[in-house]
Amino acid sequence: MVSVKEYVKNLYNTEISQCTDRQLYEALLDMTQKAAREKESSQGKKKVYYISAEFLIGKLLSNNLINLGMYDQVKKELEASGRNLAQIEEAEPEPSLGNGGLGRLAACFLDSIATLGLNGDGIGLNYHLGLFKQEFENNLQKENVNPWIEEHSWLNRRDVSYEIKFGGLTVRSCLYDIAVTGYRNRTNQLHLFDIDTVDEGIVTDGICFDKEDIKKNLTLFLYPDDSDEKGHLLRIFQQYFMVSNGAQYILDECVQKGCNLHDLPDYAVIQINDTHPTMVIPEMIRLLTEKGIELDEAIDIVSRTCAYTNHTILAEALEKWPVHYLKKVVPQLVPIIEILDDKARRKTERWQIETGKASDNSLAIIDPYDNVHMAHIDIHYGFSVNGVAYLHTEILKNNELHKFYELYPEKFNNKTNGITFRRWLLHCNHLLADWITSRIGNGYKQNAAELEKLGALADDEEALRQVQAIKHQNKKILKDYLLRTQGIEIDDHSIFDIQVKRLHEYKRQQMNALYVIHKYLEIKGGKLPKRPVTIMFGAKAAPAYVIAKDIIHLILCLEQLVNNDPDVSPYLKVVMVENYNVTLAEKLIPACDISEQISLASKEASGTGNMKFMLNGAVTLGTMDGANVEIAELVGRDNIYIFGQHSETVIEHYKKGDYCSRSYYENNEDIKAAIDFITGPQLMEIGHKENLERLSGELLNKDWFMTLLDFEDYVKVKEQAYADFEDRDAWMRKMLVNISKAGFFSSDRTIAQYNEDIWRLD
Ligand code: 26Q
Repeated sequence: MVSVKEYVKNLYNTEISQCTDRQLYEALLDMTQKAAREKESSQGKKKVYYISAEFLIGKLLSNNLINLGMYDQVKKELEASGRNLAQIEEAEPEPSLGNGGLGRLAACFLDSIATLGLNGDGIGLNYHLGLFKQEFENNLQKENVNPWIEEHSWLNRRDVSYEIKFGGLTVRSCLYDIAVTGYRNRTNQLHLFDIDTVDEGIVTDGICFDKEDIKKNLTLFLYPDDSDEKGHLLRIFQQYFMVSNGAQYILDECVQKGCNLHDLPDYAVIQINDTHPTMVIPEMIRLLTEKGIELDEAIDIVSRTCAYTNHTILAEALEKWPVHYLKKVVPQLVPIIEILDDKARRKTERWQIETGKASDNSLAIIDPYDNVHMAHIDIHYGFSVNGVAYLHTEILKNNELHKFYELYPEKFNNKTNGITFRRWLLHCNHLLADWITSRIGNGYKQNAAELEKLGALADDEEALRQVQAIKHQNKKILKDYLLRTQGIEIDDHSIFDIQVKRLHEYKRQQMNALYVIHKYLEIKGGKLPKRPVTIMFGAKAAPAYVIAKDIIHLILCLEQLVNNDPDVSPYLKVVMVENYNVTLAEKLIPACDISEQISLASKEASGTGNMKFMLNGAVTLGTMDGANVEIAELVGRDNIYIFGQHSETVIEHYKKGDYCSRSYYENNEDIKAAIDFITGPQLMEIGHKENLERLSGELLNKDWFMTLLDFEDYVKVKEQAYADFEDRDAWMRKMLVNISKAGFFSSDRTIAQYNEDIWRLD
């Protein structure tokens, strides 16, 4: 590897010490790109194409330096010239190509695919403005543009272009690749399709733009506001653009490798990340028939190439598109989808007759209202259907997709999610990673299961004190960072209780906010906590999700009220960080004491933040939902705080329709006081009547995600966790057990399982 000094000399004809951070960042970017290109890539007959509307990759400089084995030398050299890598990194913009879990999972998976030396690329879109940037104004979320593409960037333009035909409009695509470096292994690629005519100038007033000007807006935003028909149509334009490019690219690449298209499944496996890329199935069938393959054979080939991952059980999040939308945007796919529907109906009927089941059309692709159910296409015409955590897959098999499971039991499988330890430990928590290395060696970096060895230190007082000191140091680092970047002041001796994730009612940030009110009232009433606590939130709400934005409003109003009340603020602080993203996650997670994973049981498919917190020594306060169930099993009940109703009970409530939030309000004084407070004089003076009344009305009259059902138990168990925190030795032990059991959640394990059971790459 050439030295940074030499590189900088060649590039700028000057010394490291004389460069700006920006110059150093760009020099390191170039150096890293070169090193990535020198690694082996794209070898092997069969390749997995991970196709996804989101890739929440985060900043890349440190990650790539670590994976390429250059980090230590670069850091040392910079330090010798008085420069600091962490500060240089601040010049790097974070690509905002994802919303949350699903996008971040895709990024972790690409890292692990390359790290395991597997042949696999990502396919997605190059959104110029990505997801909006969140700003707080008047205690409300405001959306603004988030341009992240600079002249000098990780994007490498390729000489690849396809014609993409929509109803009444044809566009030409272009392609940018981002190198995906494996840890001490090969380099793969993330292919991001785009068009040259996108025009950022059409955006006005936050994130408003003409939704019908497709040539200018096609790859402008991730999930433009889809609250109206024009937004839905744009989403279909984006999805088809992604899959048609992807399908053409895959076919070209396979043909170049000698594939005759009849044997496509020997060359390609397409992993469909949720239903957003589902149109790849009819599009691939269309392309194969265009190339002369008989329709029936084309359907069979595609069915043996595509596999589907489900990430949600929320009925409202399962995509279904009216046929007339598809007729407008992708008329060429409609006859194919109709044939797929027809075949699926006949297959289902035959099976119903054979097995003596009652006839039932709920497995059809096109429903009686002429909506196309995207997941149904994936299940009938993919060879694998997987959920993302044990409980999630069980619920899919036994409830949500039960009939499909009966029809195709062999297709269903579970792949519990994972996270890349390179980013979520080695990069974001150097102190802890170095300490672990000093105790158990380097082996855990490639074989996460070796973290188990730390278990032997659970009664070693010196080791426990060191882990505690590292946590405290990380809390101080976070404190400085929040003060410097967001002007927020926190006390590093308080308990850091953190809930960071997309804002959604099922994730129940509102329950945590109700706890804040409860605690505020207790402190006002003279019941003072032993140790101060800082309750932190970070979350973006979808621009059209009204109640989610009301919840943000409530939290921001509480922040203002609590932090400015001299009776309360010495004991309780509320912090909502602005524009929560991967970069902020990397600072918050290593500093956390208590990880809030409080979704309504049965609703969170997996969660992956829960795994990141655990790995960094936070103790989970959570419901028996998603991967929390597996965390609980691994660490044991002494090392996790579980509360709330179980998924079976919750599912029963939905079936019977017998949950009534108002009865909890009427029968529990604490709940009544907390709900009344939302519209009481203190918050009404700070906040907006409309938002606060709507939210309190929602909780009292609907509360679809059963906040009040679990509130009492939540308060009780949270208080227990706070009390236990005071027994410092016992708490450190819990931290250590959590870290030592986190190995299972390495995405290397997840990807090895995908390969073993689904992809079967050579
Ligand atoms: C659908 C239709 C129209 C507009 C938007 C959407 C849409 C957009 C994003 C639907 C879903 C998403 C994102 C889902 C997501 O992030 N799911 C999360 O996936 C994680 C990885 O598997 C899980 O850990 C989380 O539990 C799950 O919520």
